[in-house]
Formats: sequence, C-alpha cells, structure tokens
Amino acid sequence: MSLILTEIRDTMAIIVMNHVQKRNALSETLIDEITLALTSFRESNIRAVILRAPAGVKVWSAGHDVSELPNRGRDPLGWSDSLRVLVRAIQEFPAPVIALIEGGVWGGGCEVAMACDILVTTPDATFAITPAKLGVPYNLGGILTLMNMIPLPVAKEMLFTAQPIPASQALNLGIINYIKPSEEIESFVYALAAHIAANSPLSIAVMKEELRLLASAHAITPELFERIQGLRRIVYDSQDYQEGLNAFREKRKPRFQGK
Ligand code: YXS
Repeated sequence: MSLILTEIRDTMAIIVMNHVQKRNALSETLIDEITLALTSFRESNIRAVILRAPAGVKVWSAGHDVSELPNRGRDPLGWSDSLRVLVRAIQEFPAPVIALIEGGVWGGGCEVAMACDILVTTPDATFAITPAKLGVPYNLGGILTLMNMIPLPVAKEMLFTAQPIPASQALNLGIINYIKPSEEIESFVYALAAHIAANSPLSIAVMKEELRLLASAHAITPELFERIQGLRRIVYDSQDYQEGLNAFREKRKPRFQGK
C-alpha cells in the first residue's frame, strides 16, 4: 500500500504524506515514494508542488524513522541517508515546493519543511528540532538548512532544548510565510500555487537555484570539514547515542552520561 497520495491539477501537483499510523515518520519507503513523485513531476511540466499530510492531522511528520537509524558506530545522517536525499530533492526541484502544515513537525521533519520554499501552517502547528533529545550529531548540511531559516539564537535554543515552538513564533521569526485557519488553508495554498504556476517557470526555476546555491555558498576548508566529522564521530560512536536510540525504542526517557 502506498504511503503517499498524489494529485495533479493542471501544472500544480500535490503530495500527501499518508502514513498516519506512524505519524508520517520519514522512513526510507515514504521518502522513496516522495522522491519518485518529484522525479515524475519534473517530466510533467509541474510548476508548483504542495507537500502536506491529510487534512486535520495532529502530526505533520514525526521526523526521521528512528527504527531506521543505525546503531552506534555509523553516521546516522550521511550523504545517502534518506532524509538527506529528500531534503536535497526538495531544494533541487526546479519549481517551488509549498509546505502546507497542520499539527506537529518533529526532528528531521522540520528540516524537510524548512527545505520547502514557502511554508503555510494552521495555528496549531509546532516545530521541534530534536537531535539533542536522541543524542544525534546533526550533520553540517542540515545545520546549514536550519541556519538559513532560523535566527541563530533561536536555532540554538531549538537545537539545545529540543522543545517545540508554536506557529505564532515561527511566523514572527519569518520561518513560515502565513498562518491560516484549517478551514481556509487549503484554498489559500492552492491559490498561491496557482499564482506561481501562472508565472514564468524558467525564471522561477533559475531564481530558486540561484537562491539555493548562494544560501549554501560557505567556504569550508578540508581541515575544518575533517575536524567537524571527527567531532560528529565521537557522538555517533558514543554510549549516549546508543542510549538515545534505546530509550526511544523502549518508550522511556534517556539517561545521558556524556560519554
Ligand atoms: O508504537 P507504534 O508501533 O504504534 O508506533 C508509534 C510510534 O512508535 C511511531 N512513531 C515513530 N516511529 C519511528 N520514528 C519516529 N520518529 C516515530 N514517531 C512516532 O508512530 C506510532 C504512533 O506514535 P505515538 O503513539 O507516539 O503517537 P502520538 O500521537 O501519541 O505522539 C506523536 C508524537 C510525534 C508526539 C510522538 O510519536 C513522538 O514524539 N515521536 C517522536 C518525535 C521525534 O522525536 N522525532 C525525531 C526523530 S529523529 C530525527 O528526526 C532526526 C534524526 S534528529 O533527531 O536528528 O532530529
């Protein structure tokens, strides 16, 4: 059974993440289906994509599928990790991707939402970035996605506390574009997508790629990269990383020892 629903309306496409019983945990299967849909949209002259969950959900996405995170000793967020693949697929898609968000957005789900070009949420939406709760050493590309979206003191607070922030705060910070009531959000987002689809797709595609390339244009020396990878390896080799995974699987609070 497919974990997503897709719909094409003229030059606009809709992807509904539909694995509700697992709270749209970003499993490899779910992410493969989304990236496959995006690839097919590339060939169908799609000029705007809406990424959403079913109307009325309490959780837009519960983030990375924790059951698919590797045990300690392996980088949980390497280049080919499915979450990384999805973030890049959204950022590199040659047309705007609009996140229509209701409910809670957790962990890597925040990065997926923030990789989208425009974010529209209902008032109940929240965003919680959770590596610290699990003991995960977030990866550099992911940190950059967040840094480009969230003012540094707030990004630090979200990363260090792993606590949710409400849509109202996200709107004040410019992380999201609009808050709309649940009875209006769908028509608002579809109208926004239609406006975009009526403009020049070539002009929009090149401006989206220019913004992506400039936003990721950070000089980083091999020594700096290797230092960061070394620091991350200490974390994903640690007992704390394994404790975070075990605690989640055993549905209990983790007891981190700092080693
Ligand atoms: O027990 P069953 O089999 O029914 O499954 C439960 C949950 O185990 C499952 N589920 C997940 N499975 C894998 N990975 C997940 N991230 C995940 N989240 C949930 O879905 C079934 C229903 O969950 P339940 O009963 O907890 O639902 P709820 O409505 O009471 O609570 C919804 C949530 C989202 C508040 C709760 O499920 C939750 O706190 N989920 C974990 C959120 C989280 O910490 N996500 C971060 C994942 S790690 C990640 O994204 C990055 C690697 S990082 O850590 O770096 O940000």
